[in-house]
Amino acid sequence: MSGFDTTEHPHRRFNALKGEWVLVSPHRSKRPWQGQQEAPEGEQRPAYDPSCYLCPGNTRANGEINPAYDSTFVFTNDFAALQEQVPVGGVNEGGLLRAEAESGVCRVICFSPRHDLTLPEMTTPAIRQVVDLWVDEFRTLGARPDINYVQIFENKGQMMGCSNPHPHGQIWAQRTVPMEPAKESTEQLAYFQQHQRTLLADYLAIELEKQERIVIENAHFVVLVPFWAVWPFETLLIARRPVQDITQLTDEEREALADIIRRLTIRYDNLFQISFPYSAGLHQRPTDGEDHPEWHLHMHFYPPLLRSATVRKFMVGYEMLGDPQRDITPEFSAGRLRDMSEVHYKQVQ
Ligand code: H2U
Ligand code: ZN
Repeated sequence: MSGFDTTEHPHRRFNALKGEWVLVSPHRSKRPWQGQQEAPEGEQRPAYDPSCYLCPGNTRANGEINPAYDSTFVFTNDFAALQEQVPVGGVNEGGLLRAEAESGVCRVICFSPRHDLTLPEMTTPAIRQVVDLWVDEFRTLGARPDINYVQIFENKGQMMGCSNPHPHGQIWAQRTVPMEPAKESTEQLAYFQQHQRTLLADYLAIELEKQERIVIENAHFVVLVPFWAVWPFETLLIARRPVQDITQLTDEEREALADIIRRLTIRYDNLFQISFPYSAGLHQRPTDGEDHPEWHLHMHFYPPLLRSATVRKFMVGYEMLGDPQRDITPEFSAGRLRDMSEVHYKQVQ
């Protein structure tokens, strides 16, 4: 008998989706914390802020005026990290100094005209409007010959570097496939070629069987804390049907996606009774004209908070030099999220 126990003993876990390892140190979660504490983020906001560059009717930094939108609103980022017109070219000196021109488009999506709301405080039909816009943007941008990958994401909270509390997300669409989805592409393709099933379909089946890391489910999606999670309350939202991108979702599945995003983000807010910061985004097939049957639509949520509204995780030290590491186990985090109510704390009393 080995006596090895993942709830007690340090161990490494393999991230089958990325082909990387994470160090898990469950015995360490009791250590005292005397490091930096974050100030909880300010909560009270007006429904309309005349100085907000995303509110309806306001002027943006480049002088353009936002329309009086009443659901969602999308525009090309005025300070885009990627540009459409870039001269083709590159550098290669002995394989050691390499660079290549990159082109693309950056878009900003306002989720709601209401400056004071966030996804968990919006209704399911309102989140459905956001899902529909994601579908439209993915379809239009992905159809372009110069766009081979479309990254849809949200930075939420100052802690994550979000520049404005108005509910919004971004889309960066570009010529090449960025490294995170590229790693997942490699692992998913290898698995699909060997098993003729998607890696995430088989992984989801194991998780549904075990019921150790499941957070919530509906008819079309499951949210779980992945076995290999690095961030304290990281979750993975997986489509039950192995579709490659959101344009393939049926009407009912789009509705179910809105429902599960709402329910998950309410649980996040309830965890520490604050507007819970995270970076989240969809991962989908590259838009290079191939079918990519190995790709399985999913969404990652990466929140930095560790044990309260004021203690966050930093990726430093060993994590910069060795592997990512976590103290509380994914099973513990999943249990905490499962215990949360789906009534937003601001709605209580
Ligand atoms: P983040 O809060 O996630 O950084 O996204 C806001 C984006 O909005 C940011 O990328 C853009 C910034 O470049 N922006 C505009 O396009 N126009 C503006 O008037 C201000 C900010
Ligand atoms: Zn606003």
